[in-house]
Amino acid sequence: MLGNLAESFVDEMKQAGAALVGFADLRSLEPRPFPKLTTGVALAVPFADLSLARLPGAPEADPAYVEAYRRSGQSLDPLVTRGVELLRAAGYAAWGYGREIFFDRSGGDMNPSAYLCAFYQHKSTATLAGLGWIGRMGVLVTPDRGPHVWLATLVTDAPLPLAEAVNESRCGSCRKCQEACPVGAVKGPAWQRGMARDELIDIQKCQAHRRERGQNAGLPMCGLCLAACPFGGEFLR
Ligand code: B12
Ligand code: SF4
Ligand code: SF4
Repeated sequence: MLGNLAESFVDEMKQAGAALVGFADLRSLEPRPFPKLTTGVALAVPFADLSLARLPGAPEADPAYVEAYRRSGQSLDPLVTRGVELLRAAGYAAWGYGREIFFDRSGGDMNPSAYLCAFYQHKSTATLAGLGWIGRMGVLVTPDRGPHVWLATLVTDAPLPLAEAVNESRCGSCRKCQEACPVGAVKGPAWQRGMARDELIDIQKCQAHRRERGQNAGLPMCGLCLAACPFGGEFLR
């Protein structure tokens, strides 16, 4: 049973566009962006219906997808702003991390000392909040929506009911994302908590292909591995 605060908070977040909301115990995450705020709120917002290049095999990124990608990502900041407002109005500390709003108030989210790596990973809050697991292609997969979700994170000291973490892959014997990747970037092992990204995916190969594929759209873009995933397909047109 969720308490009153949690219930009304989840309702509000769903009205503001979240499909999934989970509460995570962040104490196993070191370092934490705000050490005293040990509860994470994982928010998952569905991609627009025109999700992820339902044009498998096209040599260039589908411009309609790229537009939908840009647009749907814009929903994250209002959502985290609303979440922070609600928690603060209830008397708790809260900070949010969306698309252009970062925990790092100096205005950045990427860690310059590591290749294509942020200071904070939404996927970590999401697995700890029980929303899903890391698929073979290195992206969070949820049972209902598959990988077709944006992620955002709040941190707070509010007394919210913490979920049980997901600690291993539920991909089973499926390898569709690995088969779909045109450059062989998906290495193949099933995820377990503690694995590094490099064990799952060759990110240099992935990014080189995203650059090439997204040239026509002016934005690195791919996502064929996500489009191939059998989870969540029923929500896409
Ligand atoms: C840098 C970045 C990229 C890079 C690197 C991708 C990568 N996999 O790391 C590039 C430019 C290649 C990229 C591509 C894409 N990206 Co991107 N990207 C990011 C960004 C900004 C940071 C990711 C990062 O720090 N990676 C470094 C490694 C170390 O971390 P990680 O893989 O994210 O997460 C690891 C940890 O969370 C760990 N973990 C899991 N549970 C736990 C628990 C504990 C306790 C601990 C310690 C660790 C842990 O396992 C994960 C996998 O190794 C995030 C936003 C964010 N801040 O999270 C978006 C993000 C990951 N991207 C996203 C998307 C949608 C994409 C694309 C599909 C875009 C596209 N259409 O082309 C592709 C997918 C490519 C792929 N197969 O991964 C979404 C993924 C949503 C989801 N369902 O998971 C995110 C979360 C953005 C968002 N706000 O929703 N991206
Ligand atoms: S985004 Fe494209 S290049 Fe990167 S792993 Fe997925 S299918 Fe491969
Ligand atoms: S396509 Fe298959 S292997 Fe890849 S993430 Fe989805 S379920 Fe897992």
